Amino acid sequence: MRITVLAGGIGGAKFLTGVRAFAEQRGQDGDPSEVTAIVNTGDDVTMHGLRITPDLDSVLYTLAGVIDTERGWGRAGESWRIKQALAEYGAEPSWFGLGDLDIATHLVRTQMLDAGYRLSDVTAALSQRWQPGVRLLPMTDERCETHVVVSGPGPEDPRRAIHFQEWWVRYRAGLAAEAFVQVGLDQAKPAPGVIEAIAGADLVLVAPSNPVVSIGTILAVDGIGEAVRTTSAPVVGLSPIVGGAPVRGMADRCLAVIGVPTTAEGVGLHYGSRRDGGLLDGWLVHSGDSAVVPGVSVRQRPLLMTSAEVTAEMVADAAGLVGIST
Ligand code: GDP
Ligand code: FO1
Ligand code: CA
Ligand code: CA
Repeated sequence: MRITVLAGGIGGAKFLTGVRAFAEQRGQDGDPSEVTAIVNTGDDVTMHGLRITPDLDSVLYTLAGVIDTERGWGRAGESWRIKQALAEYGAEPSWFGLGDLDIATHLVRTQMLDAGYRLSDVTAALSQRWQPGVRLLPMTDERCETHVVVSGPGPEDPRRAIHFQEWWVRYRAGLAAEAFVQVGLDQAKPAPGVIEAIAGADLVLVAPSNPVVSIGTILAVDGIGEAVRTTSAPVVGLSPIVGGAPVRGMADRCLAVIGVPTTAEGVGLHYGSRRDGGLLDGWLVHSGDSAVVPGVSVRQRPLLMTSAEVTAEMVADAAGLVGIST
């Protein structure tokens, strides 16, 4: 079975540990299964001359077992000597933390990109080192960076677009935001293999990732939304909203910007049914969360990803929801 997953950072990464476990189990049961993840690159940014791809790195580090699970980004056992040395130079941005171990990854990536390799080539090279057990594809090789139209914090601060990382990390999503804009979206094409992975899948899964700045950004790339809407594979999503709130992070702030209620039903309706030109055939919501989404099979089940094994069960239920027996 070929499984293709649309994924952001933390939620996507934890989910992929479960998809990988599910695929391994199916392999043992005689159905060799292959997992491809299409990962959001809208959070990507250049800081201190280094090219940084937060969601790809969260996925890579998580699948390799080296993520700092408490922080949710960067490597476990990290040290911060370079960050300190940069601060002593007064080098900005001082609000974005690059750990010493993490910087090695950014140096390799930046050097490869400067030499003319594509981000998808870089991702393959980093995967050689980390062996994630899942084929990782950036959504695009082009730069397509999310910016946020904001005003404030002071009355004299003008309305302007700032990089998503500045809004998210520096202002903790606390600056009044009007809209998200993907700078470079016009020029962005799906990375090699992305459309084929969606069109040729037996099952497409939408991870419980941020619906706006992770999943929304992937779907905005020319041809990707259309590929998901038209694939012959069933498409099943899992709600990142549990009990009316994100399990972690500030996705509620992002949903508010696009006028979507922070509920499992709100996100399900936002994604919509494939029958009506939307995204989903199935929608898993957390036990106790109700959702009515016309044209979509909805099922309640526990959605807290506490381990790869527990998450693999969610994947089995997602497959079962659209008639794939496991
Ligand atoms: P980011 O790029 O690091 O923000 O990560 P993603 O976009 O992939 O996922 C963020 C979303 O993951 C948040 O909105 C969380 O609600 C969701 N999330 C994190 N852990 C869990 C979990 O255990 N269960 C569910 N259902 N969602 C989760
Ligand atoms: N998140 C923070 O809250 N503070 C940071 O200083 C920070 C640095 C950072 C460096 C590399 C990286 O891959 C991720 C990093 N993150 C940091 C996480 C990241 O900014 C966001 O959580 C995501 O882009 C949202 O998915
Ligand atoms: Ca992200
Ligand atoms: Ca079995």
